[in-house]
Amino acid sequence: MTAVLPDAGPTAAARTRTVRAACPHDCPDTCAMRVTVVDGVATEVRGDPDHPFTQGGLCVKLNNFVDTVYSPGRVLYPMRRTGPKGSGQFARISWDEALDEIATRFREIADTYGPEAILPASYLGTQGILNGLNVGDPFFNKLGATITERTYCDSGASTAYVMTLGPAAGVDPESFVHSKFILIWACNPISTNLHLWPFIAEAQRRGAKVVVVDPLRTRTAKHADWHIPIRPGTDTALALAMMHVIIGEGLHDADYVANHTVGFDELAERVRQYTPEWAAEQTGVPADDIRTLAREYATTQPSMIRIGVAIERHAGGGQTVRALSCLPGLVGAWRRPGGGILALPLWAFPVNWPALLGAELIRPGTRIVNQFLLGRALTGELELDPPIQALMVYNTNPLVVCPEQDKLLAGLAREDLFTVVSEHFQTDTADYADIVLPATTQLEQDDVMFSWGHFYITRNNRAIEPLGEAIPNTELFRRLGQRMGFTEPYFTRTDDEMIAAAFDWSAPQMDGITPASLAADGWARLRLPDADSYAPYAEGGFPTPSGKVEFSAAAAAMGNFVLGLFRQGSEEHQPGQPVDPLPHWIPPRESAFGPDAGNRLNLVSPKSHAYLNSSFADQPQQRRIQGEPALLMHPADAAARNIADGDAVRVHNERGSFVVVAKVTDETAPGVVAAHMGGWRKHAKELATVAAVTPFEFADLGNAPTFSDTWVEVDLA
Ligand SMILES: Nc1nc2c(c(=O)[nH]1)N[C@H]1C(S)=C(S)[C@@H](COP(=O)(O)OP(=O)(O)OC[C@H]3O[C@@H](n4cnc5c(=O)[nH]c(N)nc54)[C@H](O)[C@@H]3O)O[C@H]1N2
Ligand SMILES: Nc1nc2c(c(=O)[nH]1)N[C@H]1C(S)=C(S)[C@@H](COP(=O)(O)OP(=O)(O)OC[C@H]3O[C@@H](n4cnc5c(=O)[nH]c(N)nc54)[C@H](O)[C@@H]3O)O[C@H]1N2
Ligand code: SF4
Ligand SMILES: [Mo]
Repeated sequence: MTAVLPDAGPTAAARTRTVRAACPHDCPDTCAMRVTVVDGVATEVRGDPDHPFTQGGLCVKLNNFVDTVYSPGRVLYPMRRTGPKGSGQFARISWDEALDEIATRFREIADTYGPEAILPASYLGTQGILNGLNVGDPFFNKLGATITERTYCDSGASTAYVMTLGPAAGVDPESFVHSKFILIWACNPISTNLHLWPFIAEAQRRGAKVVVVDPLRTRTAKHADWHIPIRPGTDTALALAMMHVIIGEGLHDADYVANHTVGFDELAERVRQYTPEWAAEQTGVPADDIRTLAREYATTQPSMIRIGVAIERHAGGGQTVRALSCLPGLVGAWRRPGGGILALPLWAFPVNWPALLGAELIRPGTRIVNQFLLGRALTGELELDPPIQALMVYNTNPLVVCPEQDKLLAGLAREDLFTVVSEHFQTDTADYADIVLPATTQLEQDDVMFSWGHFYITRNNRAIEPLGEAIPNTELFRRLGQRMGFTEPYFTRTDDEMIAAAFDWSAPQMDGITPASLAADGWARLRLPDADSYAPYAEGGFPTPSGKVEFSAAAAAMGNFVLGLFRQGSEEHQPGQPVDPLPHWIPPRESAFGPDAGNRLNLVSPKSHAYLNSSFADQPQQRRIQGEPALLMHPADAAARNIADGDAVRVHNERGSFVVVAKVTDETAPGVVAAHMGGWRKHAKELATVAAVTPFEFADLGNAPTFSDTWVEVDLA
């Protein structure tokens, strides 16, 4: 008998596709990715070697992205709660059952209490333009739900930057190679903006001096030529004193100042009081160091400032960024490629915000609740009328990222609160849901991305079919809108139609870039001059009301525009802009160095190297790399409390407490402790994380958070 061999079919190579994709994460790098797919299964995700910024590498969070996507922990089906709130006990239901229950409950609640009794909570689990920040806004605006204000990240810094410079694209990060003096301020790029680092390192090789201002000796600070440890929340004092020295010693660029700035005389008058000696008292940085920093920054051109998002997280964070945004104009740094200030180059992208937000659907007078107050809103402490009866969470994990964790827990535990959570994973927050909905990951969906760290627009092509019954956020809100009977085009438009609407494709910087070209090529550089010649403000021309750098700022309306993006497009109920048009000193609220400090220490809660906010903090490989949650503590502070390296310590204040192991190290300054954010509550000792002690209070601009304005006591646990 002749054996009949089964048809082997095409070879594995022939069954393999490479798909051009984009990292979805809330990270400035927005890496271009290449996904290898064999027989419909993603086998590898790599950085695109041709991409000038990604340069073939991803990062420790994404290198094993395939494992994350196929992780056994994925939520793959809609589920209904079967145990008590928080127990994490759920049973599978169908999409029809889930949507019916949500639509029925939303209708009942709207009929009984009014639609404002429903509150969405979302942030940037993905920052895709389709599936990210604004994906649910038209739905909730149409529903008439309470508007959620999402000011976790850069609302204060952006407001201050825009008040000073307008929504200016700013510097091209690739032009850092031309910088001669790079001042990295409250930023840890080797962990948080990895792909910028090669450009900084290249500048350093070419002779640039790299200075880091950070209370911690971070991975980045260790690579700097000069690390300036500063007390948290005192940065405005340092920046104002730098201006005092620069103007006092005549080191400013008088010609640039005369032609391209407004308010110099007022600024000069203002900063006269902010002497280096005074600033040394506030910051802990010696006065002579402040003088040296100011002189070197002013005279080593082109000089660059890179601010991290962390810069805004204290009572006067807005003023810090106002002061820092003034500095490049003062010293004429904008004249050359490699000079200026890098905050978010986001403004270079012609995003068609109105098409995303659906702000015209907002009923006038709809109330706004900031997410830092989520716990208070849910417990009733905020005394909302009507009270919140339903919460819908997507793209965020508030139990880990939001302040006042204890209050939030109490609110989420309310039996009468109807909570829906759309997720990839069974997060701490999802444990408190009544209904959990499965969301696709970036490999299973289409999207298009701007960037807040470079000038490339990136397309994410779907690489694999959705796992289980997961759906993209776009589809979730189409389904929900249709169930609620909403007929606006927002609730029927396809993902391709959304991509077509996402940008002003006719903008000059989009010349030749089309949805089709992006799908084919994966990414494109905005049509701006290349980094070697990019100095767009060499002759002024800032997009401010005066067209100049506004030392004295008149641009209140600009601030409203920025905040509107973080609140579903609503520009109502704007807080009054500060009456003082000049940058000024606002001391931190909770200073461990002030007269009321007692035995307290100042806590900062920066980003974890191996997690992306709280994403990946359940993945075994990332947890191994990150290690156990710890409190970094200076040897002197540890000794004063009889704490040894490795001891369990309780970190507490009037808001709450959490327990971690002490890591005694001189990587932090005396008086300052650090607990990295992101680790999950359910993995923590005593079921609490650093979010238990952080405050809900806003900074001075943009309703920014004040995570770095937190004092704590630390004791042996
Ligand atoms: N690995 C990793 N990368 C990330 C993220 C992540 O979670 N993990 N998150 C992404 C997101 S959402 C963001 S917003 C960015 C954030 O990017 P960064 O702003 O760079 O990140 P942070 O770690 O929050 O803060 C940077 C540094 O600021 C310091 N700092 C804190 N308070 C103060 C202060 O008052 N003054 C000064 N001078 N320094 C201070 C901290 O010690 C820290 O080293 O990172 C993005 N990239
Ligand atoms: N103490 C302290 N707190 C902080 C900060 C700090 O530095 N210190 N940083 C703040 C900052 S800058 C930020 S940006 C915020 C970040 O806060 P968040 O944006 O809430 O970030 P993550 O914790 O990563 O949570 C995102 C969640 O969305 C889910 N997700 C991802 N993609 C999708 C999707 O496509 N669909 C759905 N439905 N879900 C998805 C992820 O699985 C994850 O659980 O945290 C803020 N909180
Ligand atoms: S998290 Fe940031 S650095 Fe890592 S792959 Fe994504 S975009 Fe790149
Ligand atoms: Mo952020």
